[in-house]
Amino acid sequence: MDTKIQETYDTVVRRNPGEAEFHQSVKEVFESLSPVLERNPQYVDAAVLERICEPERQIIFRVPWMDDNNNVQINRGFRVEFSSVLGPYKGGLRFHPSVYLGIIKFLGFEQIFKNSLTGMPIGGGKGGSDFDPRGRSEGEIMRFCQSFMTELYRHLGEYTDVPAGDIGVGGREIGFLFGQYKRITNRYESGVLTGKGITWGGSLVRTEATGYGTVMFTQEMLKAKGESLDGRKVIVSGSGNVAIYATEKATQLGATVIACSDSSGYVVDEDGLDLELMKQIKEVERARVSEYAARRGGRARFAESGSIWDVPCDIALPCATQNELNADHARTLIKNGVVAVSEGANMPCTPEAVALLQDAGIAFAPGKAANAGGVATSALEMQQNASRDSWDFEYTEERLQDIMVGIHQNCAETAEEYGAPGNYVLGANIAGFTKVADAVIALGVI
Ligand code: NDP
Ligand code: 2IT
Repeated sequence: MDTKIQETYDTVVRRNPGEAEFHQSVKEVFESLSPVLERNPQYVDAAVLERICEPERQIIFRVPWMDDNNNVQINRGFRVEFSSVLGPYKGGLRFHPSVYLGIIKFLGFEQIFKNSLTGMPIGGGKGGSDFDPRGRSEGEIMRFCQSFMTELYRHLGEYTDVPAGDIGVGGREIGFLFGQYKRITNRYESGVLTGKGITWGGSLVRTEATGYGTVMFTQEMLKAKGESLDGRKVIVSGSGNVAIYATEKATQLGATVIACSDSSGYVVDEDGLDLELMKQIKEVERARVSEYAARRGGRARFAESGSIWDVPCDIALPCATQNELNADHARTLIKNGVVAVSEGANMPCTPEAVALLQDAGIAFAPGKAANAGGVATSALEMQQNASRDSWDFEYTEERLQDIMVGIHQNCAETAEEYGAPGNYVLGANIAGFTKVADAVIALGVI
């Protein structure tokens, strides 16, 4: 990092103490920016880096609710409205016990550049709560969502801030949140949330979009090397929304997905995962991944300890959570002959792992490019809501495919332009950043 960038980074660390994930995400972007600032001194003069690292608004609120035993429960709610220079704040809500301000800020920061890469008119934001949905009844989830929205609604609007799902927030939670927003405001404002159900303003393909998009991006990376997914052994970590639909698309493209996981362990099924069974266990029953092995008889095995990255594969798709793939895992993947790693999750690979993979010449796709299909399809949902229209599956998937091909091309060309062909980290960071930086300057000191 050059001196100016290092100074700005030090200031970010000093002004945001204890927020390790936020620091990590800022550093990751900053490490790509020296050549950009050299070519564009106006970014330095206008203090673009300093301005981008300070969220426009940070909202923290109490979320009180009653559990099934009539006990009062208190959680903390967050919405960090990071940047609105390219459009209304856009980004998901995460409900997970690990959530604190540093996680929401890392996700919001990442979202600014990801959303820029989609080419859609959306700014960056993120929110959530330290609420743990695990083991909670449907009634408890509903009451929590209603209380959360009772505070958050005043900050939202289709031209202001448009949340969606993330870890722990799927179609069911978006339904409860949307219902409460509608009730409080007395407005059927479809464009205020995305990831809605198809009969009440949702878009086809949004459910599949993140996982599908990650695999589409992977396919483009492989194509650029004269290769493809056909006949490849793939490992997907996690078994939530992103993991399930990454598995579906990889399978459609001729690959065999042999393993997936959750926080209790991982399953290996050398014949290829039975996706309908996995969907039944995860989407319908909300059970643990070990249940999959139990129902496949002797054909699949469950491992409670060890790491999913120990399983030999050609392509690794980390689709669970941040920092889930470290340097040791990267070394094992390299030793086992991995050819591509694409981040379906946000920041799942540690910086050391990314460096090892890149140094070994493995095609590596950073999350802000590879998982942008989800938020891009959210923007397509907003477009349908604004025109009171709904598109069919095939057309919407084509739009997603075009967007992912476009992001790949933009990242590849930018990397080339900056003398680092094949470096998708550099390409994504520079392409995402420059568009935001130009808008920051154009809109004046605000
Ligand atoms: P889900 O809640 O649907 O699934 C999350 C999966 O990851 C579960 O299998 C979960 O296991 C596992 N997981 C979560 N946290 C941990 C943890 N701390 N340790 C181990 N396993 C964990 O979330 P999504 O699939 O929506 O999100 C997955 C990732 O993709 C996240 O990084 C998210 O930010 C990112 N993402 C999501 C998008 C979307 O559209 N949904 C868009 C772009 C990125 P368990 O159930 O045991 O906790
Ligand atoms: O990380 C992400 O891009 C998401 N969770 C999706 C955000 C969105 O607004 O669809």
